[in-house]
Amino acid sequence: MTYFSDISPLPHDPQADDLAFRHYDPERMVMGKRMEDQLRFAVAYWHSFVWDGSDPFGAGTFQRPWFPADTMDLARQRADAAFEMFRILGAPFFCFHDHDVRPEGGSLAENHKRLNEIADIFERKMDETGTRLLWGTANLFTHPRFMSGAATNPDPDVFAWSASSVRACLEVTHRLKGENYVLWGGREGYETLLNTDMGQELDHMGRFLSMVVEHKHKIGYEGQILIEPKPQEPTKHQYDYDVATVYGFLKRYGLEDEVRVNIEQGHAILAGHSFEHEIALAQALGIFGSIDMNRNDYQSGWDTDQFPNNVPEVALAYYEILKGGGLGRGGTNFDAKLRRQSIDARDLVAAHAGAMDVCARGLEAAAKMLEDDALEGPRRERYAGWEGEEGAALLAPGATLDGVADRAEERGVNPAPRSGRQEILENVVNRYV
Ligand code: XUL
Ligand code: CO
Repeated sequence: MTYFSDISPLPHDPQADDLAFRHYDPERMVMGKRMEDQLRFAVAYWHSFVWDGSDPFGAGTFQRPWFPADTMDLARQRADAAFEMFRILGAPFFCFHDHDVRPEGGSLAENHKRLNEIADIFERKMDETGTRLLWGTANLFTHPRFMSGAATNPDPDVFAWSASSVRACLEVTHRLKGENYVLWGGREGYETLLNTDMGQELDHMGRFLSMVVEHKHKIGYEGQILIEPKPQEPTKHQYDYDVATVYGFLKRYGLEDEVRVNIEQGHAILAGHSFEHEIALAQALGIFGSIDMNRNDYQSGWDTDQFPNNVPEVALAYYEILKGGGLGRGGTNFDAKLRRQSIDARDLVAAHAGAMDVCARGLEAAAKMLEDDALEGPRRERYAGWEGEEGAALLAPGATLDGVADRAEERGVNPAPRSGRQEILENVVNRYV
């Protein structure tokens, strides 16, 4: 008897009226790849198997047999349930924090021992089922020791503790052949400037990240190191604010060729951007790594981590991803949680299945727009002037302000405004989504 024992692995069945994939079909070819290999779905261990449905006003609403998972025995039961759900979903990947998978041990040595014990179980189950690890990460924000930050904590012992935790977690990720290692700096920021030396904290964070990169090379880990931007929450101001801020930080510490970004939909919205803006910018800067797929409630303004359900939004995100060449070593991690009234095992499976269907529809719409040149044609035409002789000369090596200005005056340039055709392009997108 397992937690999900009344739920069978989900079929692909467009006509189904019960749990099934109506759109997601792992085998269907999309732009030369199997849909499964384009989307690279991952289940997030923390929301699905750790969070108990509590909120600031109320206790946990979920009753799971492995709660509170404060013993190794319960942690093992939790691992069994997690792999059971991966099988039902046919999820190719999962992601976890150290803190999600093992109970807190009270010392670094005990934490690492427990983490490695669970990793042994994961290794065996991964071999048996073929499920892979999209990324591992160390939770450097839940325990009170991190209340003033991890790498940016004013107490050097917390920096040291964090270094040991990241080393252990990076090495486990390496052992489990994780495709990426993520650092989300949940408490790398400040609550008030009155007690904060921002310059010193940024230098500490830069040094910490450099050490992580050095260690990655030392142990021969070939996965990507990813920073996950977020502007605030839990801290009032988080240093990895958005993609642009992370890029500036990486440049300053000489890490722009070593570290990429894991972009989360809800974090983009919190930063005042669209998801596709963040993806397009990361592509343009050469630091796109992976995505956390969820959605926020647009009225509440919080990071509500809901499962995605908006096909047009998702389509525009996958459009930017496919345009940039696809997810590569990255994936689509559902960093999303149930609403606290959705207390059943079926809710958990249905949430993932629906989200996978929404992503499949978005991916297909995006692929079709690219294949039809529906947006790229007009975009190329818009910039076509730069391909001509006069346009190319403006950016040619050796071009100067004098030269460009003289030539403009000689030619008597007098540009006529051209429509940006926004509404026409929006109409085009609506034909696909
Ligand atoms: C928090 C968040 C994290 C990271 C991993 O908002 O997104 O779960 O994805 O630490
Ligand atoms: Co996330």
